[in-house]
Amino acid sequence: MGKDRVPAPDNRGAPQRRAFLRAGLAIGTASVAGSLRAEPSLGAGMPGSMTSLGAADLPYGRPAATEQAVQRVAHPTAPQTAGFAIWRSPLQSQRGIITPSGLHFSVHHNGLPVIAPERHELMIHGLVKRPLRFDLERLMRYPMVNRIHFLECAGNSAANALSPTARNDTLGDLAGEVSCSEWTGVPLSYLFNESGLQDRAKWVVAEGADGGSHARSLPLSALLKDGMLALYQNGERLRPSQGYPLRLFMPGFEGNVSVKWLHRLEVTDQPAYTKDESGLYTQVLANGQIERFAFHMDVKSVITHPSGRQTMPEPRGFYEIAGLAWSGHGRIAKVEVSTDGGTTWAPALLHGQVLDRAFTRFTLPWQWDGKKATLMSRATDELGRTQPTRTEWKRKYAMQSFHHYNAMQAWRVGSDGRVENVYA
Ligand SMILES: Nc1nc2c(c(=O)[nH]1)N[C@H]1C(S)=C(S)[C@@H](COP(=O)(O)O)O[C@H]1N2
Ligand SMILES: [Mo]
Repeated sequence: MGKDRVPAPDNRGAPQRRAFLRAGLAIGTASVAGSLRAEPSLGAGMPGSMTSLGAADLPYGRPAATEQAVQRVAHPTAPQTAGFAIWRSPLQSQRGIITPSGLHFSVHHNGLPVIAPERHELMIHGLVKRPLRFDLERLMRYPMVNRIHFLECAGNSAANALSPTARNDTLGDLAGEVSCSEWTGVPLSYLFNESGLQDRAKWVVAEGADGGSHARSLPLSALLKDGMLALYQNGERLRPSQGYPLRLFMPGFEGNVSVKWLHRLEVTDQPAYTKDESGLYTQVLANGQIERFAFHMDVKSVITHPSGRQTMPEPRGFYEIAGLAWSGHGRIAKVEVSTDGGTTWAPALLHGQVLDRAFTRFTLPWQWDGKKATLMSRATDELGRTQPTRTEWKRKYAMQSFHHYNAMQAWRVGSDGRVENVYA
């Protein structure tokens, strides 16, 4: 096989991947770079920025003026008003695994409460030996841990789950209710250790200090294992959207249980069946049964580059397919990518350290021949869990169910270079 020939992906595994990479490297930079012509003016003129004084910097940095169009997108359309709002993260404009704090998705059922940190308190009570009360000053003195984890709303990708025809939207609009941050805070086990637990203690009801008193019941064992009181997000104190001054954070669990503006943990012997877990966030299966307390977010992946509503800048040539994979059960073990709608697959490269219940970056070099192609990714986690097709997912749940949607996302690349959401 000549070096200039890029083989179509198939499922032969590692050798195929090497062929992809060889092809990618051989043609990579050279075929993306435009040819450089030595303009006569090149030696004469310096860019203006080199011959004048720069602008003043700001006390708190901001993205470049030309990047400020990269923003969260709100749904419904008047989210600035109080009440229920979803802000989706523009995943298609990000390239790492950490979501910048200002672009973290957000869901609030009752608007953003304004909380004075010096008056905020956390109470631990119920089936404990010694009820405790903490102010922020006291909490900040505990030893803290740093953990990089994704957070995903159970309702992420609802449009793909519900809409009978694929909506032509951006990735952020379709699946942007997921983000990944470094969270820093106090493990809950430290505090329960101090309060002590009565023999009957089995569940914990976590309540937020926002209007509507958002509350969820969680198994005590899960909280003791890796529940965290998060105080910092990506190195700075939590943003108001993320629950300032204090939130519960449960890695791998549906976002809804990570109660923001946390002010109360009540230890009980059974779930409280709050409105947020019996009315909302339960799901009807195809056989009519109700799935309750389905905490874990399953394995999922999305191709971020290229993705919905983008246009390929050139009608053929080298492109790096890039995406994100994550699983609420553990680490990502592999991601496969198809360019022919799922007929053949090639293993993608996983970047960096693959972290537990965190975003993992994957890439695959792709030589596009300019013909219609359907790009898909399929992630598998270390437990061997993998993503269903949309049809398989729909078969499991009742018609109107939309939570925990993790079917493979497909993008059609048209011969005109337009990229569009499709069901495959
Ligand atoms: N107190 C409180 N906690 C809450 C919510 C809320 O409305 N109030 N929304 C929940 C939902 S539905 C999700 S998906 C996550 C979103 O967290 P984020 O806004 O930090 O992304 O917070 C959860 N915690
Ligand atoms: Mo959510």
